[in-house]
Amino acid sequence: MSEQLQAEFQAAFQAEVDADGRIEPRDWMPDGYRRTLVRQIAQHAHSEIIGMQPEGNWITRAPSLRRKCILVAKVQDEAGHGLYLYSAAETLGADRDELLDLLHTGRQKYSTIFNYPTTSWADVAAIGWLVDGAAIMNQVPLTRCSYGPYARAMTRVCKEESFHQRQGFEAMTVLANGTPAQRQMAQDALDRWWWPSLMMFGPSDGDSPNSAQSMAWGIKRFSNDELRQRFVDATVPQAEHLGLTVPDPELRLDPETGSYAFGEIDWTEFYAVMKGDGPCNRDRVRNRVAAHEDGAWVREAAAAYADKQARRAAA
Ligand code: BYC
Repeated sequence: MSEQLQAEFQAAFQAEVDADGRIEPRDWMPDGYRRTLVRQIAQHAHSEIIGMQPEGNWITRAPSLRRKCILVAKVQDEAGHGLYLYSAAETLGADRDELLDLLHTGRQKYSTIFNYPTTSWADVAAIGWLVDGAAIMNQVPLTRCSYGPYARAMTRVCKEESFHQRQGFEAMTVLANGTPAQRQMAQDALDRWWWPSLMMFGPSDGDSPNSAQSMAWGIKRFSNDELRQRFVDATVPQAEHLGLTVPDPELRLDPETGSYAFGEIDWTEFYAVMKGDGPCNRDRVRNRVAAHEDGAWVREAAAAYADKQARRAAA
């Protein structure tokens, strides 16, 4: 392609993005835009399927049939989110098997939050309330992402995440209003999940290498710190409503702005977990690889069936 043509495509692309238009799979796009989207969408997809583990761990131990049904449905939803997202990555030319291989060999990331253990039933409630709450805060703006297939996948994901967040808050409400032991379980879970939930939004703006370009491309609509602040402002009153204490002695409401100042995140912990040294990183990847290997026969059977159907249709 000539340099002049390239410049024209680039200008048309940026004009579409600046006008809040949508870039679709067959449109011209800069290589960096494609790479960034594949990276983010793949990490997002990996987070959804790895994210099935901490809660999946409690399906056999849910405290009632009702809670078990809800949890099975929720974990199944996360698998579905992974499928929409891997499909969105495929529209950019990515190969699903290669993406899974990158996950299984530790060459692509997934969210740090899923490397923490779920040690009590209250952790399942806290994940719904806090982790899905943080996910919604991050993902609602992604429904306006400049890349069409990702934005459309996010619309459906966010509807399901809203149900997840509500069920988590409801489960937390029951515990917080239960026996003293249940109330303590709820507080302990908040203590465990609060700071890792804040880390989900990524490094502070000054340390986020991808944000500026992703915002110029209309992939991200708000910075990591902006979304984190919105999450804190929305969630602290919910904790108060539950009668629980957010584990941050520096938390202060600014009555003028209605916004909360909060303490410093332990970034050493964040980067350690991101690099593979969290409490559960190795287990999560090992379980994922084992599930993939155990499921090989299902993929082979599905492929053989599809092949047979195609041959029958062609005959
Ligand atoms: N964990 O320049 P930055 C769910 C990486 S699943 C790990 O700010 P970016 C759910 C980042 O990737 C929800 N890594 O990056 C499922 C980058 O690394 P590389 C998952 C993190 O991309 C089951 C580097 O740090 N949500 O809801 O502009 C049950 C520098 O960061 C993290 C998504 O995936 C982290 N927390 O912004 C329940 C949302 N943070 O690739 C619930 C989509 C940062 O340069 N993703 N890194 O080596 C995003 O919105 C953005 O990718 C992020 C990071 C805001 C996360």
